[in-house]
Amino acid sequence: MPPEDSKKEYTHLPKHWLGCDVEADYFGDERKLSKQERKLASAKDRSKYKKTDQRKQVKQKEFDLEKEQLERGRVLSIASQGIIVDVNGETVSCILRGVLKKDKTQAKNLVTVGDFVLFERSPANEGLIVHVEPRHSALSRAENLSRHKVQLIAANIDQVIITTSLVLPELKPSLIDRYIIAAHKGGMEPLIVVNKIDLLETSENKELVLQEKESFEELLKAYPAVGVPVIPVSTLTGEGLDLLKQAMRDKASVFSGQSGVGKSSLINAITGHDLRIGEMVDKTKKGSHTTTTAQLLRLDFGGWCIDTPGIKSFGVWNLEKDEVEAYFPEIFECGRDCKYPDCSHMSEEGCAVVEAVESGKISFLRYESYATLMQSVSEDHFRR
Ligand SMILES: Nc1nc2c(ncn2[C@@H]2O[C@H](COP(=O)(O)OP(=O)(O)OP(=O)(O)O)[C@@H](O)[C@H]2O)c(=O)[nH]1
Ligand SMILES: [Mg+2]
Ligand SMILES: [Zn+2]
Repeated sequence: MPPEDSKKEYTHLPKHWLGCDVEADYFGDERKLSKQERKLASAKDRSKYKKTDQRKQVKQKEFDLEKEQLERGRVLSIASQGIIVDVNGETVSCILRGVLKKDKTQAKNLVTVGDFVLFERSPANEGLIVHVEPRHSALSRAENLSRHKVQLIAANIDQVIITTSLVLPELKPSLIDRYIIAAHKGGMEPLIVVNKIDLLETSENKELVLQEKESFEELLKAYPAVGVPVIPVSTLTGEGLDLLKQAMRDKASVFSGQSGVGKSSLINAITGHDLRIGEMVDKTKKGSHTTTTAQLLRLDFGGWCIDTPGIKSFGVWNLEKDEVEAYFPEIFECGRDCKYPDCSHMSEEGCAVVEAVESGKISFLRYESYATLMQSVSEDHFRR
């Protein structure tokens, strides 16, 4: 926690008003009329070339000066003690300016890891964030409880590394497809990493290994065929780590997936960091939710990566039922041949898609994901 008195210092700072698009857009401050309204007001205002306008110009100058005094940084993590911001390698603990907190949007969090921010530094060397820059991409999910709010996981990221594992825990294709959709919707590229391939050789649970081998082989065919690369790896044996490192070079990546798949282990193995790693509960095949907050790390070989806490389920934000098919191009293509005009390709007799799955033309893994997603999107609508 920042010391109480350092927080108080901010109350003595002059109250600046910054012409901040994000604030205006997000928080609808009454001082900020909509663009249309401002135009109208300005058109009506015949006195605009008079004294008041000169005063405005002075204000604008003051504002530009003020902006010059701000520092720009990138949010590394959001911890209980503050928002940790990186400024050219130096970390500064920041808090969010009051007006930024007046949430009138559906966003659960207003600043997220990876955001670029402008802040003022206090004499106590703490930052007051006054502006969040517009994001070029964002990974978000429907918040677990309400589903009416969006939770931002990371911003300004190039690729989502969908981290999965074999055996412990098992592959969960429906989760992979949800992440692929979220990646595309948020403006990022998806990449699948299958960790713990060593367990295919060493696990004693032979029955499970057989089942996992089958899913793994199917996955290796199905996803690259729809443009999503797959990298099989093992942090234990080191297999595949070079390929993964290459894929991360000079990019910003976010590692996402269930707890226990080895996100932190992979980041440690590739970057030499020392992130905390959890134990596996063998019986339930679940991780122990070791990573508790998302964290952005600079890569010394170029680029950035984010470790995130493992999730139990992932709801794609703002996904309409009609949209789902578009994210499954092979199902969409095949569906054109379907004899039913408004077919959902779920169980209809003689549906072209169902037949293609039965004959192996469409991957059963992808089809199962599609079906689960269609089902849950319908239920969500019902609940609303
Ligand atoms: N057999 C095997 N075990 C691995 C491998 N990679 C990681 N593990 C183990 O998997 C367990 C979980 O690893 P973590 O890195 O903590 O997993 P995580 O995805 O970060 O989990 P959360 O932080 O809870 O989301 C640890 O006991 C690791 O030692 C691997 O390649 N093979
Ligand atoms: Mg972790
Ligand atoms: Zn059909």
